[in-house]
Amino acid sequence: MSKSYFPNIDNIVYEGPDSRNPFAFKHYNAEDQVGGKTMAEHLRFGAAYWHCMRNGLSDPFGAGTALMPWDDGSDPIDNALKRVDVFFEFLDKVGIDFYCFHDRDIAPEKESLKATNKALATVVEKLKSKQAESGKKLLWGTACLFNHPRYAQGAGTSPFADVYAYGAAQVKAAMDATHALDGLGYTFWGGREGYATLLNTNMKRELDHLAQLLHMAVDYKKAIGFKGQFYIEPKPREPTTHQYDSDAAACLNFLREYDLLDHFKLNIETNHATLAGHSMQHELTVAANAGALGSIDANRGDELLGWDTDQFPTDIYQTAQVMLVLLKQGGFVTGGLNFDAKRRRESHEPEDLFHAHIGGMDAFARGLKIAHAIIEDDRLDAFVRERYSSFDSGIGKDIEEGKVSLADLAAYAESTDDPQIPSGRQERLENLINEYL
Ligand code: XLS
Ligand code: NI
Ligand code: NI
Repeated sequence: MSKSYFPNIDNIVYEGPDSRNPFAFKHYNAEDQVGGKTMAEHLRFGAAYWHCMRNGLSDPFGAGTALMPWDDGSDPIDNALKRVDVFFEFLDKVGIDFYCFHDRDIAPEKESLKATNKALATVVEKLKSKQAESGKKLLWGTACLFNHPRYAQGAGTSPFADVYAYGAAQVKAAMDATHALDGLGYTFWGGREGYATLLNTNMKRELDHLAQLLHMAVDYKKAIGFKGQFYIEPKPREPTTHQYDSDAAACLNFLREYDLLDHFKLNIETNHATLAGHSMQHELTVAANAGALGSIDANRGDELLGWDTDQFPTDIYQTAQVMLVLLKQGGFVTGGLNFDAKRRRESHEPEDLFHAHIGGMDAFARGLKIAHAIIEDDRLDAFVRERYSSFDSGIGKDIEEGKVSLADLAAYAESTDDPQIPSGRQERLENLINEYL
């Protein structure tokens, strides 16, 4: 038996809603069937390497508080390898099958790019053997193009060609790492791809450059035979004043404008949706309508704080809404529910990692059951179908089929009475949802 980093914590198991054990699932039972699939198959939970292993829980006013006894000041590569053991023990005990990382989460940046890439490859080898041993899978990998000062003015949108090239080199190495680990996807989050002021910015050139980088990535993907799904992750602000990938609609427009839509889906994050002034349901629906809902970064914000608080999802109303959209589009293909979430700064002990993930998994298990029941019941969908039924026949059908002109509709409207419309019944439908909570 190898050394345990969470010696006081056993495997988390399902004990049911009556359990009072904080280290047990009350609702998430991986093998439970919901509509012909197990909960594990539906939910495809992922853990974020950066939040679990690298987030010291600092905030703009204070230092990190997280106790991470495995970060023992040993050689950075030895320490990075040790963290892999810690992380996989965590995944194993909490029962999460997938994970995500940035290149710089898993391995340190060294004195040269070459040395950095070598360090990355060393840790990737270790991850590979851990995956083989445990059956855990990489949901997606990504390159961190936002933390280092060289990217302060952008990476793919940097005004400086050498920075752009450096970023491209990082994308290439991170794609290689993801490919080596049979990653199911690769995410682009444009951390610094935006601007602080238009006074110094050529927006058109920046966007052209960003699109070129993504096209190069598409070409490289083909060249190495990487079959994973590419994702773009929208986020409106923070860190820059304006982020180019500000919401799902902006991302889709960018992808369309630059002829990239066939190669990307979206990775939608709850807290980013709310920062964009949208609900998560809105963002997911926009993505799903475009056939581009790929994966989810599951977390939540705080209505009293205007930044990306990345809290663990515990709001059952919200998880039910997420699962409604997801189930209606047939569930995930390559994606999953990646907990891009961190503990509060006050929750600094290793066991808090477990409480946080247990809560998120239980909240989504309930959301899944609620959404499934609402869909089975069909009253909500029946109402919506009925609401649009005037487009199923007669003049409405002619409109949808493009058979009428403005003049035809003018003649039609003149020949009919002033239309009377039925109630939208919002309150009744809200009551219906609450029947399931
Ligand atoms: C930051 C983003 C980031 C991406 C991956 O707000 O959510 O964590 O998910 O780069
Ligand atoms: Ni995210
Ligand atoms: Ni985020």
